[in-house]
Amino acid sequence: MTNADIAATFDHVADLLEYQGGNVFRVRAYRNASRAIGMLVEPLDAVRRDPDRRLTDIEGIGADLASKVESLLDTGRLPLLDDLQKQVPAVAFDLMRVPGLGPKKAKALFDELAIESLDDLERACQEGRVAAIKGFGAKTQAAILGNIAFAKDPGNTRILWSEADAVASSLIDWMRGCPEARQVEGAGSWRRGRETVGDVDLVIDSASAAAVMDHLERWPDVAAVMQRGDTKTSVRGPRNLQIDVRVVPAESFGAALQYFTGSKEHNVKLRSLARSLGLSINEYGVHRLAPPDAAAAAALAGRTEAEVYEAVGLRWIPPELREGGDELARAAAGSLPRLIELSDIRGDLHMHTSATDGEDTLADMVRAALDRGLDYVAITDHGQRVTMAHGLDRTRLLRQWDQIDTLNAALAAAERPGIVVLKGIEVDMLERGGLDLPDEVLARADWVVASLHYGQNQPRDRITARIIEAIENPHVSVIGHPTGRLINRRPPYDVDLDAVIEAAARTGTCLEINANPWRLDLDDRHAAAAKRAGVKLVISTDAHSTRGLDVMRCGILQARRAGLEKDDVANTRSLADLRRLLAKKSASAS
Ligand code: DGT
Ligand code: CA
Ligand code: CA
Ligand code: ZN
Repeated sequence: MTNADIAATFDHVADLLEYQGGNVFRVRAYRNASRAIGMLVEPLDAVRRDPDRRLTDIEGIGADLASKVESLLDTGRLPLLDDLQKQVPAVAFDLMRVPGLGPKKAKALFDELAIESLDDLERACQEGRVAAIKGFGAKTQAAILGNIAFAKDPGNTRILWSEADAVASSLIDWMRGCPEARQVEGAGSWRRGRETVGDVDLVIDSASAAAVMDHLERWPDVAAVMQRGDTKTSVRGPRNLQIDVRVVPAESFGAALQYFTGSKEHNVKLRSLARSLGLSINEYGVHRLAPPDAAAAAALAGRTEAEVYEAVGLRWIPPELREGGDELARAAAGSLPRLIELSDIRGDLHMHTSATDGEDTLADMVRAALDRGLDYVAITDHGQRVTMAHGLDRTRLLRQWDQIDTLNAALAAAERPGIVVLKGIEVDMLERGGLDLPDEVLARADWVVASLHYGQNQPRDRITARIIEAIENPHVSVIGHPTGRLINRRPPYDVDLDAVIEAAARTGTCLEINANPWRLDLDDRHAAAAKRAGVKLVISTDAHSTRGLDVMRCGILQARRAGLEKDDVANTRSLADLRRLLAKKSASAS
């Protein structure tokens, strides 16, 4: 089990204990342990095996939890969780997937109304029975009703790309250690960099499929072998994730990789293009549809993906673009975009420190950014409206900026090429309009992120007006996570993004692609629309710890799926060029 699995297991235990009305301290202990483990850099197993350390050295892990961690590491099971799962009705798990329904409310619904399904819940809301429960009311009922469709959508139960990536990457490493495997590549939605992944697909080039399948079954993370065949085996791995492995000969490897990368829509279009050329294309290779003789029946292509595309007159298409849009036409015309890459990124313009809800100090964040080769960062702690995060008021913000001055002076004096720290802030767009810090303060910032964290249930015209007002503020550099959605957890707020994009283009304000794997907004479709309108995107980690800086690659994938090139993204520029871009906005606004 990975750290993420164990963290998720403890969180699950906390939910179930809370559902049962368990002791609040016990619930909190599991939540804290889950959080601590989720933040841990090394695998728990490594900590356990280190003779100089103990699991109980980890904050929040006492003797009891340490023994539970060991049980999970050794057996992948936790008897306590098995017991709790038997005691809690199955419908509770569905109810808790409705955004806004925690364990306590879910239990009240089950106890008071004998709700047995999400359909039941929907009817109960429509009939006003939910509002009548103590502690609910009409407003809560309306919010629940609005979120049932979200919980019912099977698309919202898929696992995040970053979680699938942890599993896929470790399995690919393992399979590359198989002596009989000549080439091992991941395919499917994982390779296309989708926000979420249904199952993981691997394509392996080998002459001895049985040996490869044996090696797969020996992978320590296999929870169950679901189906073993001569060329395809499916196993269940960590996080209950299904993994499909196909073994093919070298002459079909490129064709199989192409086929199993998909998407289905892309493949359908590619097949029809091939047919129009008198060719057939499938997972074995490219062939003539009506070969005049045996020699002509041989495969025209199949060893590599590039030769498969070439056989139908196309350039190789990056997997992130294979969604069945206009990519085939662009590949034929030679006008595919040169997609942005992680190495193009020069700076990170959204991150938090321990001054608000971040875990690490200003100095630690800057050091970590320097280690990652960045040329500049903006420190953007929360403004004062975000009281939960101990947001900065004017005095504390100015004090932080003094620290940044001192830090920059020290960095400039150091010999090796350094990093520049920008004085930033993440201001909140207030419910009634306006921002939570005065313009006179914002005017002194190098970089201002404006985000909407409160009043997310306001009607579309209110939300849109709040965001456009922020965009029109000459000091605002970028709108942070412009839709507020949390994948699988919370739908976006109701906002007219076309109007937002139009205002951003008009004022020279950037829009963010938040690289946090739960957020990833703007998404591919809207980021592409922003690009078409001439808006510059900013890809930011919104890191709340030094480790959080590593999610940049998730933002890059989203940007690539949007077809963005280096020039479309402001933080690929040198600091001097970025400053010129910012100056343009202030000049046009004044
Ligand atoms: P997922 O797993 O739901 O996140 O999405 P994918 O795209 O990984 O889908 P999956 O695992 O069902 O299949 C992997 C790829 O295999 C898919 O993208 C295209 C190809 N494929 C699977 N079934 C079909 C099919 O019936 N027709 C065609 N043309 N391609 C298919
Ligand atoms: Ca898949
Ligand atoms: Ca699959
Ligand atoms: Zn933030």
